[in-house]
Amino acid sequence: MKILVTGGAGFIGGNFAHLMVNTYPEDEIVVLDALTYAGNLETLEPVMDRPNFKFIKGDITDREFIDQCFEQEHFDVVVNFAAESHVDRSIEDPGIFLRTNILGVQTLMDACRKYGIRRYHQVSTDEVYGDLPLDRPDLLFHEDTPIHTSSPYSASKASADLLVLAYHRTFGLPVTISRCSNNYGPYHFPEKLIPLVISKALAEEPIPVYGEGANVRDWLYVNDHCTAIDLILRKGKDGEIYNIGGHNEVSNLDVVKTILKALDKPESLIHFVKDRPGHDLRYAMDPTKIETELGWKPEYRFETGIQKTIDWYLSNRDWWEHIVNGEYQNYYARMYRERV
Ligand code: NAD
Ligand code: TDX
Repeated sequence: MKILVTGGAGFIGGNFAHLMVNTYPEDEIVVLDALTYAGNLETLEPVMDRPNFKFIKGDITDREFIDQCFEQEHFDVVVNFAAESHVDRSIEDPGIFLRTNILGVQTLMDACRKYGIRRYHQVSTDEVYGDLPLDRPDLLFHEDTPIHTSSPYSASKASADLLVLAYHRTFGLPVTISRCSNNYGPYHFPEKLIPLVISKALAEEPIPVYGEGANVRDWLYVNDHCTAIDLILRKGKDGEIYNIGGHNEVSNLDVVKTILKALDKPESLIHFVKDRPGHDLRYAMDPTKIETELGWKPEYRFETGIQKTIDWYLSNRDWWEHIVNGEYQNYYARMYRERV
């Protein structure tokens, strides 16, 4: 099987590429990534020279390039991780979110129709369901919970989901969608809460907590998300949506305090700052469908996953320090100087 992983130089796509290259030596894994500020080839270094791996630099919104690529490569399966993914950036500048997250999906699916594939999988998010109240722990997001978005980011992801379902119904494109809760783990870009807190705490710099830190996220260790997607590709049904989450709800303040404690740093580093506009209160997924229909089970609880993540950041300082000092953006030039 030849699998195209778009956005595979990012956090989750990178972890997914590692999993697939290592688990299925008989499959060919092709990562296509535009290497925006969030793309980092150093994330792919462990698999870069493997015989079943190939990297292509390119933009999913570039129709001519995408067509050429599909014509040459003959993919069986496409898994689309490529996206603008940071909510705060979508509040600053929504335009690029609409272009990549909606029009990029259209371009990819048009190529899938034109050249034929066995499955197009769209990696979506719990944020398409909006938020839940903090005082109703009994409420969870189900696959049929109505879409109700808050930020330009989540609106762009929800738009893409609707387009994917439309391509299935109207054109018969074989699609699946997964909607996952907040991920954490290795190779997470340090603009997002958990890696930001780890890097700031190690530098003993102030840690910005939005509002009162009471907002709740349902945290899933990234490898558990990747095994769920693998299962959907192999056993999922065309046209279906699968929620992914592990019942690990933690408030932002508790996340920060857990990390500070593990690193033996003082809580005085916490700085409460102005809240994010439109800030979603609580996300919580019901993963019953993927558990019962596909037999998926997450391996990590938050307590073990967060320790594993902190250990990874401690023993891979180069990876995130290159991001903080900007050096990672030279990697493509360094890596490919001798190859072209
Ligand atoms: P990320 O920002 O770390 O990675 C995104 C990758 O996409 C980067 O490598 C970037 O270079 C690439 N990219 C951006 N625009 C592109 C374009 N036009 N063409 C080709 N490549 C492009 O994001 P992530 O956290 O790994 O998220 C991956 C996917 O999972 C996204 O679709 C996101 O919406 C979804 N998701 C993320 C989470 C989470 O907690 N991080 C949770 C649920 C769903
Ligand atoms: O400095 C910060 N301080 C803070 O309090 C940052 C960066 C975040 N926060 C809060 C906002 C959120 O309540 O922490 C929580 C987590 O924030 P992010 O890491 O930005 O993630 P979130 O907004 O929840 O979105 C993430 O999960 C769903 C991903 O970035 C999305 O791509 C995914 O779809």
